[in-house]
Amino acid sequence: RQAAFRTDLSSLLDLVGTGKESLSFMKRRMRRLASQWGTAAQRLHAKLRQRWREQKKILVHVGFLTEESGDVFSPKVLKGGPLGEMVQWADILTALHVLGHNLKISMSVKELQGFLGVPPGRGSCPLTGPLPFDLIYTDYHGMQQMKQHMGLSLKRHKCHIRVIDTFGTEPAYNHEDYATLHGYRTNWGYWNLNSRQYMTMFPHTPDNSFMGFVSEELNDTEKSSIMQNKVNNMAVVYGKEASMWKHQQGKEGFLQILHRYMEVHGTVYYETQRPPEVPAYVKNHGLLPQHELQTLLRKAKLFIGFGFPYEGPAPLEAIANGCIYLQPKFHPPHSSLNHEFFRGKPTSREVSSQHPYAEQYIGRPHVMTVDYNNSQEFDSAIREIMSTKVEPYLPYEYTCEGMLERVHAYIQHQDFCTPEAPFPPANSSSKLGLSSPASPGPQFFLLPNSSALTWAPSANAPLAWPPLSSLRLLASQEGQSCVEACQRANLVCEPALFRFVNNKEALRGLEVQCEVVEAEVNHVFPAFSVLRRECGLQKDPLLYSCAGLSPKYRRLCPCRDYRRGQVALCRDCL
Ligand code: U2F
Repeated sequence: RQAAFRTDLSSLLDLVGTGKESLSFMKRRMRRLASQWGTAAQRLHAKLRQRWREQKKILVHVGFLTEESGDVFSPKVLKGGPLGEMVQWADILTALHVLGHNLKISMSVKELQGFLGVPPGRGSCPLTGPLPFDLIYTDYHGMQQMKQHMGLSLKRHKCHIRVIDTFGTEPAYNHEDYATLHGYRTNWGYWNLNSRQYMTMFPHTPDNSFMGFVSEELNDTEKSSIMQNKVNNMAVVYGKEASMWKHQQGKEGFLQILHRYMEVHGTVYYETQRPPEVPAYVKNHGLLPQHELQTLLRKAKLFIGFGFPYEGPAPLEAIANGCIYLQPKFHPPHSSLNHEFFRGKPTSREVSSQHPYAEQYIGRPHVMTVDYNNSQEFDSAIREIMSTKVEPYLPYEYTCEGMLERVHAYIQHQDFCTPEAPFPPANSSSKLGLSSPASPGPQFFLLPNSSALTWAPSANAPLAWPPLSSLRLLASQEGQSCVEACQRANLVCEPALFRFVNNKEALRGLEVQCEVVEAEVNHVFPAFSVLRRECGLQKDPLLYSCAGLSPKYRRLCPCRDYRRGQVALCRDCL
């Protein structure tokens, strides 16, 4: 069945249920953004020009909001607790609904069992028939619950699952045996999924799929009225919970410096009295409903982060409302190796500032990342901010249309259920050629293309998504990951294309001297050691990793192009 865009959210709102603050928060958000979603649906519909879109049967099981997982989030919705996850789930539900899919939502284990048709209680293999859904979106809590109640049948159906995973999971941590042998086991589990089945809040590691969320988009009239009404000496502090303010205590105080120039506002939750962490000169509005926070941000010139929370939605909202976002640089960067918050998370990613996406994807003039311990640097940043004019800015990938486009592409193209054919095909006459693709015989060629090599597939090239036309093969430096190597070349690492560069032809194309070529289970392979003239290919496709790096090896990196403002998609990806 063809999926038809929906612009009316009322049936979705009925599905979401009632009785918890988290659900009310999500519904308020859905209602507030309803007209933006409607417009976005119309635009995407026009852009896709009647393209066939299959309607999928989708179950969304929000594990962290179930009573069975303890639901620590709901009671804190009105008390300064995390809202980022609720923002994202609300937007995922809306996107799936607007794209026209057939949606079921479960927020308890009982509902989950009902939808899956598994009998109550636990069993080793209770789901004998086919899975009644094409896709299941859940989170790590939901995975645990499905394991308990579906037993072994989970394994059979897991290619249909997508795990919403805020900070991301790298392949080495996801692979059960490898994680166990090499010290990558964490409490989040090692589910042996394809790493692209994990979907993140920001485009962290390209090993995972970038799901994201949305922020409000302004039209030109709204933009210019905001710019006219900006109060140049008004700052809003990022941090709705008092403990987030403790970072500014002790030291001689960047907040003091800020206060010298600007009127400081906060939206810190409090019960009866001002929290002691918040200085008396701060105008604290208390925790605000989302739309009132937007109003405050429209007037403010500066939105300032103190280092926590990491990587939330609020800075994007601030920048979208014309604020400059000022944040601390972390050196050394924070990671699961040196910081409590990230400890035990299934990623080795190094977080270079409070909000690396804002730093790397947006940057100046909207974002300034400075060393807060250097009062001179801080002082001059404040003065620069007060005298800089900026327009409200929202990257396309965080607009409703951008999110719909991306989720549409994933749903139509990502397939983790069909086994991939070996490459190069066993019987092919494929050879490496720097010759013209028009010459007879070989099916695949490696062509030098500026600094990278690219496959120039012939008519019978294997189907892939992203398509082979987007592939650029690069070798990283020693100790450099493919994430970084591709980024340096203005490309992005594409794990789906590793299988096309995991071969001797690719090594030869890069003119690598190999005395031995061995296939191993090692998350930095395919790679080569210049010194020892050793080359290694990847034996287990689950371990293809953009994030992997080793000082001993240069890696073979499948990079691809990307659309401006939509890094998840290559030029020919739609
Ligand atoms: C992040 O979670 P947070 O909820 O702390 O993220 P924020 O960026 O602070 O903002 C989430 C939403 O809270 C809203 C605001 C944002 O959309 O509009 N809000 C509000 O409604 N009223 C206010 O007064 C202030 C903010 C991240 F998202 C999580 O994944 C992490 O677990 C967490 C910890 O790093 O940080």
